[in-house]
Amino acid sequence: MAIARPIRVLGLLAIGLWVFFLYQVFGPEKYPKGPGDSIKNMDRDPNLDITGEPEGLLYRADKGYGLGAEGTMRINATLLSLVRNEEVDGMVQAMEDLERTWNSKFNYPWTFFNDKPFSDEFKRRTRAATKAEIHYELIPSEHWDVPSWIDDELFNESSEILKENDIQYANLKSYHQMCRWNSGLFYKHPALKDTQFYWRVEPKVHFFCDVDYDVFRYMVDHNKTYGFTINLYDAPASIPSLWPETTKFLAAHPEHIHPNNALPWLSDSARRPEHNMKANGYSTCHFWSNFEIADMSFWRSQAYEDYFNHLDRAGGFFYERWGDAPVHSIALGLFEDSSKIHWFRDIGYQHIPYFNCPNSPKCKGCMAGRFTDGESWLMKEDCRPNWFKFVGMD
Ligand SMILES: Nc1nc2c(ncn2[C@@H]2O[C@H](COP(=O)(O)OP(=O)(O)OP(=O)(O)O)[C@@H](O)[C@H]2O)c(=O)[nH]1
Ligand SMILES: [Mg+2]
Repeated sequence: MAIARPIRVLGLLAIGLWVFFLYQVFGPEKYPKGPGDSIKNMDRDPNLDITGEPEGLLYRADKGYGLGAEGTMRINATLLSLVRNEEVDGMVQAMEDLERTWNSKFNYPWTFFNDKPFSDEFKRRTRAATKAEIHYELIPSEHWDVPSWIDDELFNESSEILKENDIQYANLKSYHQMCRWNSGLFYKHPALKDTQFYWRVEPKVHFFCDVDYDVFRYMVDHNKTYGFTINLYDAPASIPSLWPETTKFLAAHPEHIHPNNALPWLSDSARRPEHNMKANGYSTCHFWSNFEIADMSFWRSQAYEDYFNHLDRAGGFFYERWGDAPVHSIALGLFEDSSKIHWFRDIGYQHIPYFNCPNSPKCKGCMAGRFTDGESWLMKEDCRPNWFKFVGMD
């Protein structure tokens, strides 16, 4: 008996729907869309996975973290910020975020640095944002001033070229001074003489997650030198001679290279070949240093001292726009044991336009796994996949 046409169509539709259903259930696994989806070597953004606290010994705020002399558990560490008086609004906002999520429990001191004296307003408003100790420090002019060997005319000419290449802040001399100070001078300030660890905080950054352990003690107990949250590509036009200068330095000082270095991360040319080419052999991958939790012993080591002096003499802090981020990152990647570099995946963080936002009930105000809230092309600036591939996620 022939089956009526509408029944046949319905039957086919039902079979089609059933196949579609089976494909959805048993087909290739699907994950929520995250930054990693479009990136080779990182099938899935790890920030989409549930994140807890790091494993191992953690110190809680239950005892020894009171104010002043009660803080017997605190180690010699400080929250550290280079900031201008006029940035006080953004600074107070960043402080409030970090105090709420972490420091109100541990009461580590804040140390503010400025090339000009801090205003009364800056002091009054920042004091009101924390119950911990605060130090206000002036940067000595010999640390801030443009070095004698930098030629002003050449600086002006170079900054025009950088500007043509869309390098932000290229003709702002103070930006170059800031990058140089953050690269190789901050830890030489007399106020930090007895301080070993710091957590760098910039105005306007955000912190999203409650962190309930002493991160500085974590660094010590787990033998870490450097902690980061975000790992990016840099603009090659800001650093064309940084890698060539680095290789020159290495030829003269091969003894500084650590056997367990992160050179494959620094020199990768597979993922963004153009970047590597324009930066003359450097992938441009770097830890985004507006967030850093680090041990200054590394910056104070002979290897880093020699490296910084070499770069400083080469002039690229002014004639190009070498940032402290690539400079710190190259040094860490070459001279440090890469297992001593830690991804603080549990610290929710934002400096416009990038995030580190873990999937955790301890976090509020950011979207887990979201790398940027800016234009979608910014996604390709993410260099975490290479760090995870070549070094790991610890
Ligand atoms: N005291 C002082 N601080 C500065 C100066 N220039 C920059 N800074 C600080 O150095 C840090 C980095 O400067 P930013 O202007 O944030 O540079 P950036 O992060 O590359 O740029 P943005 O994307 O605009 O935030 C911030 O903490 C600033 O407050 C300066 O001339 N004097
Ligand atoms: Mg900034």
